[in-house]
Amino acid sequence: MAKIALITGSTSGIGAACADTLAAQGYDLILVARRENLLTTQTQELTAKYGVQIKKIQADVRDKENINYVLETLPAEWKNVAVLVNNAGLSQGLDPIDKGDTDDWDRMIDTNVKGLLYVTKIVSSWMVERKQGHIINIGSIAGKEVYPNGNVYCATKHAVDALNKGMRIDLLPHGIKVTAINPGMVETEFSIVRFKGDENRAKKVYDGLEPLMAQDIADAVWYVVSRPAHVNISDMLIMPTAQATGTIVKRD
Ligand code: NDP
Ligand code: 8X3
Repeated sequence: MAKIALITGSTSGIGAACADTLAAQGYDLILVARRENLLTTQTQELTAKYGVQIKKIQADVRDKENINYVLETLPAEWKNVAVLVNNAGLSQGLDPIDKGDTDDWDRMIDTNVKGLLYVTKIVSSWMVERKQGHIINIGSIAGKEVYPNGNVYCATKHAVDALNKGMRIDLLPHGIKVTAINPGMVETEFSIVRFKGDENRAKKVYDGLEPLMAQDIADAVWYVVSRPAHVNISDMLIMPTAQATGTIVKRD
């Protein structure tokens, strides 16, 4: 088998662009997401386009028992994961703390923090055994700054920032690389999901400016993955030219 990359949240946006980019570089893929129809189409398309092998895993990273089961029962040759892209994540709502929906908070914390941890525990144990591997955590500008009404989403991405640092320390003795890639505004399904299907409100987020595209982040993923063995990129912050901070943007 070729080198293997496992990508969570592969069916859309940044995860889908990473899947395409790593397949183009000859990686076999383990793709994890909830929407089975999209996983199936994606698998067919990437297999036809690049001739790589793909194991699709229809799973919710929040479901600890199931994610443990589906990963631990992979055939041994598929556990030889060289690159883990911890990408599955979402924002839900944009409300002040006193008006936030506690179900939204649970969804964000369970996906962005706990789901990332469940997957990382298992895949990093395989990497530790082989004394090699590279974990890429997709954080956010929201993990570096806090913006109005971003409260819980920002907290989850600050947690990802802390976990990225913690993983680097804990996995250092085993020669495992750990990288955070922290994007600013990327036009994906992110804002549609944040605003629960309100496409007009989602579109307004990017009105009058040129946001990043998912491929810009996939290019960064490939850059960090393709560095020589002695080089680890610890942390990247990638913004649209039109965005200076979490909230300061230039709109035409
Ligand atoms: P998208 O909504 O386009 O993609 C999110 C992906 O995550 C989908 O493939 C979705 O697939 C998957 N996903 C969501 N929840 C779960 C779950 N519980 N279990 C498994 N898979 C899940 O958004 P982006 O591509 O923009 O987001 C990817 C990452 O990038 C997220 O962590 C986000 O926080 C981060 N980010 C995004 C930015 C942006 O501006 N877009 C900026 C900074 C960071 P499915 O529904 O099939 O499960
Ligand atoms: C997503 C980017 O600025 O909406 O992480 O928080 S932002």
